[in-house]
Amino acid sequence: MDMTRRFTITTPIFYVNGAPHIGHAYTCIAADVMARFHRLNGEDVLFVSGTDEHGQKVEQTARSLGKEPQAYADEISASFRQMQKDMAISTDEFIRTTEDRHKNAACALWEKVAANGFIYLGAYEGWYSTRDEAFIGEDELVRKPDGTMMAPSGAPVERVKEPSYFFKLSEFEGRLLELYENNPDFIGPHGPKREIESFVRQGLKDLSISRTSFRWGVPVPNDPDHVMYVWFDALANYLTAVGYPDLNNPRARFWPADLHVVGKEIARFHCVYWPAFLMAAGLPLPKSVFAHGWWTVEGEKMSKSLGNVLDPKALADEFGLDALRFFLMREVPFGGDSNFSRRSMITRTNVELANDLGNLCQRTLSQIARNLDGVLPERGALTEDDQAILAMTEVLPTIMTEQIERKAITDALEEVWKVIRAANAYIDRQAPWALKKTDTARMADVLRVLVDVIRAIATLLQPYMPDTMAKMLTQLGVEDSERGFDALETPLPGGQILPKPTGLFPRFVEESA
Ligand code: ME8
Repeated sequence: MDMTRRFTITTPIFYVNGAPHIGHAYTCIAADVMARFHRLNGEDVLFVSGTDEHGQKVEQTARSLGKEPQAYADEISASFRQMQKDMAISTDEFIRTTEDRHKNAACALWEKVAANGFIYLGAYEGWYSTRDEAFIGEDELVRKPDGTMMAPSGAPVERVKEPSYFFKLSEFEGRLLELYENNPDFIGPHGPKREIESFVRQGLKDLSISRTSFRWGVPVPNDPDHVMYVWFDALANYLTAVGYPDLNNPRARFWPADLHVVGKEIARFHCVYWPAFLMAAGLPLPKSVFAHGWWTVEGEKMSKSLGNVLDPKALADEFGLDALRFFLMREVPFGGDSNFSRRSMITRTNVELANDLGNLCQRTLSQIARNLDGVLPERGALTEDDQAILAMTEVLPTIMTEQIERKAITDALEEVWKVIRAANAYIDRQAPWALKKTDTARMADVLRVLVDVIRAIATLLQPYMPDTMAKMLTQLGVEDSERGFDALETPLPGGQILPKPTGLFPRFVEESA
């Protein structure tokens, strides 16, 4: 039997109503770091993303541009795929909700939930926010200063009255609370968890899950006057990715998902509606949902009208893709809100990448090149100082694995930086450049210790900065096949000639205006 642990991770599928921006890139990069980490840890990973192409908002946006919704969706979906390529996102599957395989999965889920008695036909009368694609309860409405009503997000609402299928959400209150209670890690982090629990505790009403006032959606099985509510359709994408409803296909073993990574504004859909739909269908529930915070730009909410929407590609072109990925993962503890400031981006690039990591590597490898003809020395006798830095390095994979399990991707990075700072202090203390004149054998031992430390650092940082760390590992003489975390247990063979080192993290110099 194959005992390899499998790990299924997803991003939200993104609406196709505008070009991807830094917020979308952020979610994708965070999920990518975790997917890559689990792969390098020897697990069998399925990493899913995609585009959410139905709903009134997409239809309206397409029409306002004089386009057919499908043609418009094709165009924007392609731009999300391109963004993922530009950001080195290693998705295994990209779901588009307009694909037949997805419509089949959504219909199969609907039919199962209906067959189990959890769907009934009624009429919906109330408020709808097209911008949020959400039904808004009377008690959730917020009065604007001019007296009109809006959704809690600030989006406009309209009164709708139409026949609608309902999902018996009210029957799941107890089971959902039990789910959160018995699985404390189901929702992370704490803030969204508290909000979700109190939302459910206040009582759940049945949920309208079909619309008749527009056409751009998946037709309801056996009643094509209705299209599915876009969130019923969208959430089903996670099942499409595992080949649902064919339970015998090879992908089926990737269900249930281990982790749905989402922004905090859509935590409710993933922590309340989604598990309830799955319970109603009798399907296994995902293990966890993690809701991360929101990025603002120079202190402002990103918006087209302010013209401050950040294009991830432009930033990657300017700073380097890995510097951007590093900055986004480093700037804010994963889960919290953050602000993108150019100043901070430049400081981190220069201090943490160019100085801390870049110099450590450059100082070590240039001395091997210059003073040892580029030959990697064997491990020598270890002093206490050597043992201390090596011991810190050896526990790093275990510490990071534990952090990544907790989705603490920023803390995991901080653990690496502790070792980087300690290694810089070690090199200053040992001063191999001075040993060159007094004790070349000891100089070689010190440089070898440093190579071992940097090798572990580069191996463990691959999920965050895949391209640069691949180059660093090549400079350290690490074979392509020896880059998984388990390879760290085998020492690098001494005696090999290392490639000529080149700087990997240039300092960023702001061009003066
Ligand atoms: O909600 N900061 O799609 P969406 C951080 N289609 N993350 C941000 C962000 C920001 N400023 N802006 C967007 C939808 N995001 C639905 C999802 S899933 C079955 C259906 C990220 O295009 C964040 O992950 O509005 C957020 O949850 C997602 O983009 C919303 O993307």
